[in-house]
Amino acid sequence: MERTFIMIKPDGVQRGLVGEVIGRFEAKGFTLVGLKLMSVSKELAEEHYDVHKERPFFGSLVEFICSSPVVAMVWEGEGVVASARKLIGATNPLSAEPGTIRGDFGVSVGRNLIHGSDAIETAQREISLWFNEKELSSWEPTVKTWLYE
Ligand code: DAT
Ligand code: MG
Repeated sequence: MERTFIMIKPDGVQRGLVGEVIGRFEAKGFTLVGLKLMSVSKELAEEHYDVHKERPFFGSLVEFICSSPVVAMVWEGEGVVASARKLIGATNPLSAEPGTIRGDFGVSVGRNLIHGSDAIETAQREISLWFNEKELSSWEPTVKTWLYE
């Protein structure tokens, strides 16, 4: 089953949106398989955002991610990588559609609340970067037959 890496960024935690975000993923029908609140080291933030290391905002992005705890999660379900990106919305919250997490709760690209892996391969890389195997639980939701035909 497909898995994706989701992180509620420091602004999402500080603004008390952890329950709101988790609730949206649960209500959609995805399965939570890993969850932890953690402070992020500079090394981990730099590795996570390695693809953006030449971008002008890289330094402030890394500083922001390390500035206060984040909630790191792994969610599972059919098509979860692309669907999570839709639930999250466009990178700039001002352009994100209402009904998406960024569209409903954000006003600034540097405070866009949440990260979601952008492709299946990226998800695999990010999950192994943030979690070890023991921190992930595979379990069968009893509602599965009511979610999938
Ligand atoms: P996304 O998080 O939607 O995958 P991204 O991978 O292009 O977006 O960028 C990673 C993060 O970097 C993004 O969530 C917020 C920050 N960022 C992106 N573009 C930015 C910009 N032009 N100015 C400031 N921060 C930016
Ligand atoms: Mg990205």
